[in-house]
Amino acid sequence: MVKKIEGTLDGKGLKIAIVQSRFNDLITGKLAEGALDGLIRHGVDDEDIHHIMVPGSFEVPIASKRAAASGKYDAVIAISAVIRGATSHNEYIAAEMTKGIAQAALDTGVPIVYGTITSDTLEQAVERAGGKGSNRGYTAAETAIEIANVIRQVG
Ligand code: INI
Repeated sequence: MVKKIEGTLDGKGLKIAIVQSRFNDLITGKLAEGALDGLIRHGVDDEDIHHIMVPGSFEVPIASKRAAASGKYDAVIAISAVIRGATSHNEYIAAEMTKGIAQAALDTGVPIVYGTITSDTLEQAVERAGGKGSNRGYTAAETAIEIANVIRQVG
C-alpha cells in the first residue's frame, strides 16, 4: 500500500518567522498583512509568529537563514518586492535574493517560502499585493503551513 504524505493547511502549533524587506514598503507591508492574515486564519497562534524587518531584498537571505538556523521556526516566509527601475540593478538584487533564500532553505533544512514580487511596474506589484486571493503574502502563508506540515511528517 502506498503511503501518501501530504501537508494540511492546519497551522495550529506551527512557529513561523516572517522576514520583511522595508524597501518598497507600500507593497511589502501589504504582503506582510496578507501573510499574517493567512497564518492566523489557518490557526497559527499570534504568539508563534515573529515578524523580522530588514532594509531591502538583498538582506532577506541572511536574516532568513539565521532565522531558519535558529531552530525556533517550522518555516520562514521571505517577503520583498523588486520593481524594475531605470537600470538593471533590480535584476541583480532579485537574482541574489532568490538564490540566497533557496540556498538558505537547502542549507538549514527549514522551508523558506518565496513571498516575493518581482515586477516591471508598481501597478503590477500592487495587483499582486491585493485582496486575499491575489495577495502573494497570503498565498505564501498557506504554502508555509503546507510545506511545514509535510516536513514534519517526512522528518
Ligand atoms: N531592494 C528591494 O527590496 N527592492 C528593489 O527593487 C531594490 N532596488 O531595485 O534597488 C532594492 N534595493 C536595495 C537592496 O535590497 C539593499 O537593501 C541595498 O543594496 C543595501 O544592501
